[in-house]
Amino acid sequence: GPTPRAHSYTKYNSWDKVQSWIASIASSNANLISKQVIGNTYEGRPMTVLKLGKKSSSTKPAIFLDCGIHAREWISPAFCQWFVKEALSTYGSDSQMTSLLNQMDVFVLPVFNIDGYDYTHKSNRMWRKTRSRKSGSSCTGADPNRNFDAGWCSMGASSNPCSDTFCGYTPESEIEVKNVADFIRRNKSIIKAYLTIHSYSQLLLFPYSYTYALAADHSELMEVAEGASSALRSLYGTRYTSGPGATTIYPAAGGSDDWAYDLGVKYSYTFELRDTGRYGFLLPESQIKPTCEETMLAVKYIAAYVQKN
Ligand code: ING
Ligand code: ZN
Repeated sequence: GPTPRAHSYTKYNSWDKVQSWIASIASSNANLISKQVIGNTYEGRPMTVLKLGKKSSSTKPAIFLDCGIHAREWISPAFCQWFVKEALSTYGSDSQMTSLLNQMDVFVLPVFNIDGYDYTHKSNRMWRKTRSRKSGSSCTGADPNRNFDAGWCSMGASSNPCSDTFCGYTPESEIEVKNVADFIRRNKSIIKAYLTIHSYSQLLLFPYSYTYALAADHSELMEVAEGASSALRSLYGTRYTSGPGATTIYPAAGGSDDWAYDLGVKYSYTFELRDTGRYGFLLPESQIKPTCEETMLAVKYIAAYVQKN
């Protein structure tokens, strides 16, 4: 189809719009972006990772950022689109972004659970899971954030395929989870931070969620989270709470941040963006811009910390 001339960053875009945007933003910024398909979703949609960074002859350390693990959390894909736009438009003028993209690459997966995201636009706005089917069950999908191989299905997850927190039939049974896990495993030596964007609750979570045990790097993870939350709050006064998932939100096994951390990616964080429940998943489009602007400050804070460490 025709290339969309003006992509809107202050609307909740359909998958079709996000897909055209991925193609056009990559082709018109070839100096700073390259793209690669890491696999297809259950329903056959391509999962494209954008690599942002100045091209270099030597291998650069990287940050992995994903959005849209859960279908109904629409502010999350909106943030990944915003992040890419901001990175491109401030490279060369903002010293922090310039130095980040000169020294590191940022891998961005704009929509993780594409089938689910599409389903929330066309059929059921409150869908959370993937859209996979298996003979023997009349229920669809598993929770991708219970399907990673981290204490899999031991707590805060359901083995009932009809549950919204169904952990899947095996770890990485969901092809979207397998594709992302394979990508991170392949790039394990360069990925220094894993950031995943959810909503809602205004939290900045880090491992662990599958156990009450504290992570080996607990103090440092907490310090960085507190710094990021302060940076976020400085813009509009939005308050975030930081802490390990198990005690800050609820115990939940099979999450992506715990899995990445146990693989060796030390700076592993789950953001729960606005709000605290007034609108919940139905955050009005008028809040996309302020939410993304404040979240940029937190993400840039973490990125700058990772860059210097
Ligand atoms: N919250 C996350 C969820 O998957 C979470 C919380 C974070 C669980 C990290 C496990 C690991 O339930 C939302 N809103 O999805
Ligand atoms: Zn979520």
